[in-house]
Amino acid sequence: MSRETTQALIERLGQRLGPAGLLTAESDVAPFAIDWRRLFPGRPACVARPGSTAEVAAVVRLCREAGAALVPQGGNTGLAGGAVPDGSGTQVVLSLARMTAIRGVDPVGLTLTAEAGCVLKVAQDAAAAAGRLLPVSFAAEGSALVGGVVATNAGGINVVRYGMTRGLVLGLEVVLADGEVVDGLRALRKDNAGYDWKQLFIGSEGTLGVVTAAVLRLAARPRHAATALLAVPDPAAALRLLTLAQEEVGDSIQAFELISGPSLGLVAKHAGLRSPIGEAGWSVLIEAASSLPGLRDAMEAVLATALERGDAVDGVLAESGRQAADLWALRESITESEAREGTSVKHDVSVPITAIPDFLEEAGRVLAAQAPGTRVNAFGHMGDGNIHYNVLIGPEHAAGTINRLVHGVVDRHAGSISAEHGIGQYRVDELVRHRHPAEIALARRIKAALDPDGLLNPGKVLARD
Ligand code: 2HG
Ligand code: ZN
Repeated sequence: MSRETTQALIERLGQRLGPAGLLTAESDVAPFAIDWRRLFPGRPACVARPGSTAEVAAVVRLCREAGAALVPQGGNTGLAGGAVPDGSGTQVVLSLARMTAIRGVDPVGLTLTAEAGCVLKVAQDAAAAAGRLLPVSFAAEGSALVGGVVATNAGGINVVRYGMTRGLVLGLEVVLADGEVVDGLRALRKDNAGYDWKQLFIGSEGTLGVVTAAVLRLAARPRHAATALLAVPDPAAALRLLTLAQEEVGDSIQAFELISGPSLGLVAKHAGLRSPIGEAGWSVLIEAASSLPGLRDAMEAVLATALERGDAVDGVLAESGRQAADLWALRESITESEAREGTSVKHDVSVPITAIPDFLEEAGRVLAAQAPGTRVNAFGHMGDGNIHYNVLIGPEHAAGTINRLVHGVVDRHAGSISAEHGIGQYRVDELVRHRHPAEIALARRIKAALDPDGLLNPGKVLARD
């Protein structure tokens, strides 16, 4: 794209969106140009900030006419560089942050309809104000936007009970690559009429269309919660604890998180937070919630049995909401503490739940032998098989080599190289290595059908042609 074409496009965007809808000054576009970990710097031509679906459609059409690529961006909290532009200076960042409306909450039908720019926490609070639960939760929920949550099929801590975002989206409104608006904002539990096309856009990371609004499924809000932190001797004991908890408190388990000793070490060092049960090789944070009585007694029984069997060596059951929040603060501080510690290579992997202990043991062994000097910060959503197997490295280590070592172990356990964070630009090459050629070819056919000019977030998920 020539300089003149880019300049003409910026002018047209400015005319259509007005001053509130377009950022061009370097200092204004800077926050949109790089991810929060500052690993994927880019340089946008400008940042378009449409305030309505019609304006999103107009931006898409203008960019298409000019042959300019678009990079949709939500709260920019992603970990795979999926929402930031390349360094060409020709891509337009399409920020959804001005489309903040909650279009409706239905506490009987259990749905919430929100625009793409609504902050996830705001949507959660709106559901709570109606006495209901929006069951998608993760550390960045105060900044992440609904559109990004949907476009990345976000996971988080409650997947063990409520599934991924994909399962919570009942209806979707999207703008296609040619600027057409597809309104599928149906609030139906059952809808088997034709292709479920919305699934193509959920988790597509802005490469197939732009999500502008969604109808999300709500859940009943459990009246009682019980949160416990247990020190366990090893991951195999954590697995036995999961089975025990499933037997005793069943489907009221809404989080089952595994935390390694080094993770808690980083949190103590950088966030100044300490576990109330002291140092442990491994810990498990369990949260159960139910509206039926007796939950606390049942959780106490889980703790007692685990201690008796030696599957836990220590444990604490929160006495209050405040104490529960303190336990969660330990878990939610890991990512930022890791960032403060230095350079880390993230692996957002999943394996069959029963393979987690072997995966951890084997990955540790492989790194010790082939990448000495690296340090592992392993933690994650054990209840759904997702481990964040992050590796702290020094200047002598190459990130790509570490990726390949860890992902090799993932393959040996029939796992996935991204459980919830997505591919973005970070894992584009790894995706090709770890998926069958026929799967990549199918993905390319879908991309070609929906974005024939390759203008939607090029180079993300799939490498450019
Ligand atoms: C979490 O589970 C997030 O806290 C971030 O998915 C994980 O920092 C990470 O690797
Ligand atoms: Zn996670």
